Amino acid sequence: MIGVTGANMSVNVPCDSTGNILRMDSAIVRKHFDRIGHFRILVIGRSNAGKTTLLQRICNTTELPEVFNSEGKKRGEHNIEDELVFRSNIGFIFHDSRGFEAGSEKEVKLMQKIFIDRSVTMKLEGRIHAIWYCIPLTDSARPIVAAEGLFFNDCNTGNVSVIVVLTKADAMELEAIGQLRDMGLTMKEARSQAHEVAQQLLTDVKRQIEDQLAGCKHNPNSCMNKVNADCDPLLRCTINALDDLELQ
Ligand SMILES: Nc1nc2c(ncn2[C@@H]2O[C@H](COP(=O)(O)OP(=O)(O)O)[C@@H](O)[C@H]2O)c(=O)[nH]1
Ligand SMILES: [Mg+2]
Repeated sequence: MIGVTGANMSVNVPCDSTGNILRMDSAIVRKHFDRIGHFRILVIGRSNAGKTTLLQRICNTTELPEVFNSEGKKRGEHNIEDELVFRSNIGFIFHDSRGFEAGSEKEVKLMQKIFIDRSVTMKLEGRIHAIWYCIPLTDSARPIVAAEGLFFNDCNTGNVSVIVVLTKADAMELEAIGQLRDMGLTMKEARSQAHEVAQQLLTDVKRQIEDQLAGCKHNPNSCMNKVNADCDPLLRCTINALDDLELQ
């Protein structure tokens, strides 16, 4: 599944063949989250991908999360095992891969171990329910780097769905202005046409990413289309991913 966020954090809505996701309205999505209680999400991505910003937006806050380890509350640096919770929305527990750009075998093995440990030993609440893999579009010429290759080829997340979130989609606007200026347009003309060109660039880069990930061993497998500027589509998509888990 692939979604897109920009500075205004618009997120793409998934369009699957049944159309279920699109029909679920925000109130129902929220009800599902309330019912589940603690929803545990692992957010992965390189440094500066926009992970923390995405979580803040989901939890409707600008505050930093509180960090808890197995001994209770802690301060400072956190690792993937620590639980991140925002006061504004205690229904979500996040785990942050932090800078996954190293893309080392060691990091992938640690991540793999967490999935295995949690799926074998934990009750539903303790398991990772979904993974949001953030890929920033700021370097759109090379959106997929070694870390993504390693994760999508070597990390078997088992039953846990991976939702790819393309972050910083607003970078496409700047790219579009640059291209239009190169074609000889004035700044004013370039600005007025930038949005349309940016949409096309976004479609192209998204397709390129999907194609690349489709060739990986553990590829994310559905697609999302841009609709509006809130986070509910990502939550819808996540709830949809959970359905499989609950059925088990
Ligand atoms: N232009 C733009 N900047 C963003 C966006 N999301 C995050 N940022 C900025 O990118 C930087 C890194 O964001 P952060 O959420 O801390 O990334 P993290 O390291 O993955 O947690 C910060 O300066 C954010 O303000 C976005 O969608 N568009
Ligand atoms: Mg962060």
